Order: sequence, then structure tokens, then C-alpha cells
Amino acid sequence: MAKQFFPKIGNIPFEGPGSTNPLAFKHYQADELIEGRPMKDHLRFAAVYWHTMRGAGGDMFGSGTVNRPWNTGECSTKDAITRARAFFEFVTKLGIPFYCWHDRDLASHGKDLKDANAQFDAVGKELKKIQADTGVQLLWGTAQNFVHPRYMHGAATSCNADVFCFAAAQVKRAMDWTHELGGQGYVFWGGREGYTTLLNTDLKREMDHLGRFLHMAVDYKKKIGFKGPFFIEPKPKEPTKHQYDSDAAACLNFLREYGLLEHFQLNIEVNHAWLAGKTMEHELEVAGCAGALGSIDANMGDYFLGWDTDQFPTDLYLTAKTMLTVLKYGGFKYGGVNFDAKVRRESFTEEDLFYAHIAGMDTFARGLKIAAKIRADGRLADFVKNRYRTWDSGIGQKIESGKATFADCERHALKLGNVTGLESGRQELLEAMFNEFI
Ligand code: XUL
Ligand code: CO
Repeated sequence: MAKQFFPKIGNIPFEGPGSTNPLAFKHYQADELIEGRPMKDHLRFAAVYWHTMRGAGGDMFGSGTVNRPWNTGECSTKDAITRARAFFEFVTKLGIPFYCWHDRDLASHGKDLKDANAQFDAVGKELKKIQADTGVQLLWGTAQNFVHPRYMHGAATSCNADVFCFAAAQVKRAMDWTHELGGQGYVFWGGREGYTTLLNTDLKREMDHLGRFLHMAVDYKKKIGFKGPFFIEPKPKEPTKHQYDSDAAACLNFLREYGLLEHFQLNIEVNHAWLAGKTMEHELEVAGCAGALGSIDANMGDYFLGWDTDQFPTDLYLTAKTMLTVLKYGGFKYGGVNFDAKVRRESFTEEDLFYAHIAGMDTFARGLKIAAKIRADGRLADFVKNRYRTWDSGIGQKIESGKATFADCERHALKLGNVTGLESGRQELLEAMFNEFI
């Protein structure tokens, strides 16, 4: 039998809400039907290669703390393959059906691009075998175009055209492997696509270059026959002062302006939404309204810290509101709930990786169940529908269908003389109603 990396931990069972076993699910039961669909298909959980395999627990004041026997600090292909085996042992023990990677967290940057490509190809071949052995699937792949010093000024938005070409080469290869490994989608997070000061930045030119880059990606996708969607992942700041893909609305506007909207959906991340000063459900609504709610990066921030802490999502209100919005827009098709989250550097043992994912999965499972109950109850949706009832007939209907003019509105208002029918928004009542289901 192959070497085990987590020999003391077996497959994580479902034991139900009464269990106190920290290595069991209390709420996530893969085959339990919610609204007629198994939980696993609603949630489509994914684990990330970067935090889980490569994260060392360092922060800006201290070095790594975590025990990760597979992270030897070596860059050889052999080490990369060993890590891949550790990762798949981990995800299969948790029953997580999908995973995600950046090209450069699977293998190293190499001594040059050719060397990096060769390493990536070797690990890619291995991943294909392990995916076939375990049944674990790739949710999405992406290119890490922000760590290497060559990307200091950005990648597609760098002031230097050579850097643009390196970024394009990396995305091309990452798309090849995403396609080869049966990835459901492909993600673009604008790592350093933004600026630190406008004094040295030609914003228009940089945005045009980003548009060009994404068009090239669309052309390449067609060329290789990759059928999954492209996802853009908004984030307002960090590492740059201003990231071009700052929030869902900004991304949608960018995609429309550059004629790219039909090829892209959004991958909404909780902590990124919070950094933008928005709630997760706001960002999901904005994406959903545009028919672009693709996937989510599941984590959460800290209300008192202003940066991307990438904590595991353990807030029931967050997951219930998230799943309520996801269900409203028809659920995930190609996307899923991807744990772009890392354990705290104080949670340094291998077991903590299990506890963290179990916590996230159970919190999402409960959020899903709560959301389904709120939908079955119907009072919340009825309230909203009723609140807008003046638009269902008469002048409201005429305006919505584009048949009314300003003159029609004026005639209507003059006839009424005054508005008398305003009703309470009942926020507190609705919040209490929401609490009934928590
Ligand atoms: C960074 C972040 C990335 C993307 C993929 O904040 O969320 O890990 O999810 O590049
Ligand atoms: Co993310």
C-alpha cells in the first residue's frame, strides 16, 4: 500500500447533529435530498491546492508554522508528485468531489519557462492518473500570474509587453491542462492587474490590454475545444491598491465594454466581497441578475481586520444567505463551493486541516438546509413579491413593458394628487423571521 500522509485519520463519516466526534460530519450528508437534489450536487465542494498543500502558515511578521510533511521546500517533480498524492488522500478522506489549482502551486517556476512547463506537464500527467483512480474531479484551474517578480507591475496589465507574453504563455498552458484534466471551468483572478499609483499608470491602456488578453483566451478556448465557462473573480484591493476587477458590478461592466460578457461568469469570493464593502449576497445578486453567477470561493474575513484573512466559513447567516441566493438563481452548473480558505497559523497540525474543512462543509450544509426551509415556507419571497405588486398591473405594468412615457406618468400622478399607499419595509420583522430558521 502507498505511503499514507494522514495515517491516523480514516474516511470522515456522517454521524448527524447529535455527534460530538470532531472527525465526523454533523450536517453534510452527501446523498441527502434537498429540494429533490443530493446535497453533494447542490454544493459541489472543492478543496484548493494552494492553501491546503502549499500554505506554510507565514504572515508578514513571522515565518511558517504548520506541519506539512509533504512540503519539503524542494522543487523537484518528484516532490510535486508526492504532494499530489498527499492532497488526494486528504480530499478523498473528506469525500470532497472537486479540487482547484494554480499552475505554479502544482509545480515550481523552474529556472525558466521551458523548465516550468516541463515540470507542470509531468505533474499534470500524474494528476490525470490520480483523478482516474480516485474519481476526484477538477472544478477549475488557473494561472498564478502574480508571485514571480516578473509580474511586479501586473501580468496582462504590465507596462512591459514581454511580461504580457509570459502571462499569456502561462494561461495557455494552464488552459491546456484544465482541458486535459476535464476541468469544469477556468478562473481568472486579476492577481496584480491593477495599480499602486496613477502617477505611473496609463489606466486606459492597461484596461485595453486586459480586454485583449481575455479575447485571446476566448480564441484559444475555441481552438482547443474547451467547453467550460471562464470565471472572473472580483477583488477590490490586495495586492494592488486598486484591482481592475474590483467587484461584481465593475467586472460585468468591463466584460460588457470589451464585448466579453457571453464568455464569462463570475466566481464570487466572500472575503473579496467584504473588502469591497459589500455583502456576499449582494455580489451574488448582482452576478445572478446578469445571468453570470458561476461559482463561489467559500471563506470569510474578520469584521475587525481590513485584509484578506481567508478564514474557513463558519458563519451560519453567511452560508444561509449565500445558499438562498444561489438557489434563487438555479444553483451551480459548472461552478461549486470552493474552499479558498486557510487554517490560522496557530492551527498548525494536519488534523486542523480536517477540522477546518469539516467545519466549512457542515456550515454550508446547514446553510443549504436553512435556505431550502426558508424557500419552502415562502413568507419571505411572498413579502418581496407583494411589496412590488403595484408593478403587476395598471401604470406599473405599463412602465415595465416600456409602453409608458413621462407624460403618462405625469397624468397618473396629477390624477392621484398624492401618494397614499406606502407600506412599511418591515426589516426588523423579516430579520426575526429569518432567525426562525437558523
Ligand atoms: C486571491 C484568491 C486567489 C484566486 C485564484 O485572493 O482568491 O487564490 O481564488 O487565483
Ligand atoms: Co479566491
